[in-house]
Amino acid sequence: NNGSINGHGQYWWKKYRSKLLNHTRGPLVQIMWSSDVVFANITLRDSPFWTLHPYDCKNVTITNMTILALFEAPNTDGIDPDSCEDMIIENSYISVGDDGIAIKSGWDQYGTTYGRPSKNILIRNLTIRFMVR
Ligand SMILES: *[C@@H]1O[C@H](CO)[C@@H](O)[C@H](O)[C@H]1NC(C)=O
Ligand SMILES: *[C@@H]1O[C@H](CO)[C@@H](O)[C@H](O)[C@H]1NC(C)=O
Ligand SMILES: *[C@@H]1O[C@H](CO)[C@@H](O)[C@H](O)[C@H]1NC(C)=O
Ligand SMILES: *[C@@H]1O[C@H](CO)[C@@H](O)[C@H](O)[C@H]1NC(C)=O
Ligand SMILES: *[C@@H]1O[C@H](CO)[C@@H](O)[C@H](O)[C@H]1NC(C)=O
Ligand SMILES: CC(=O)N[C@H]1CO[C@H](CO)[C@@H](O)[C@@H]1O
Repeated sequence: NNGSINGHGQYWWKKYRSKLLNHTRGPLVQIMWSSDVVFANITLRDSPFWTLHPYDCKNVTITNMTILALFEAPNTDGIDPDSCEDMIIENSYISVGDDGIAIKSGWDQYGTTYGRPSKNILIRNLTIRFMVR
């Protein structure tokens, strides 16, 4: 019971749907250019956008996490490993409004230019709930 982080995303989902935003919404938790990081035992809830976004990181472990957002919450992916290598995602529960896990290697032409593919990512023992629309 190491606590929870609540992104109170409702405010942002509403602005996004009403087309009142000129910029991308922020993710709830984002780490960049980091290595040897462990995320464990935390609940992440109602992110404005993607929930947990490790970018260009190495040796990240994500274990025993709970990630929640309303089914109708736009773009609230659970975990987005992005240009990451040597990662374990395990023993977690994800119920969100978009992808449970989406592995990325950057964003469109910016990702191609940066040239750092995701690799060596182990995913096991997850429960991912989704709703068929
Ligand atoms: C997982 O996290 C919960 C709290 O969210 C804690 O009670 C439990 O002991 C943890 N289990 C492991 C194996 O770390
Ligand atoms: C978005 O841009 C418009 C036009 O420049 C501006 O009037 C509006 O205040 C901006 N909205 C936000 C939330 O920044
Ligand atoms: C990966 O990170 C964990 C947690 O910080 C650390 O214990 C472990 O030594 C690291 N592994 C490598 C190969 O650096
Ligand atoms: C997660 O919780 C379990 C059970 O309390 C504990 O053994 C483990 O050390 C915790 N993990 C971290 C990274 O704190
Ligand atoms: C799978 O994950 C669940 C939830 O975190 C945990 O209770 C269970 O012990 C894990 N199973 C294995 C084989 O690690
Ligand atoms: C921040 C915090 O309270 N971390 C604790 C999470 O649980 C583990 C295991 O009980 C403790 O060792 C941490 O101190």
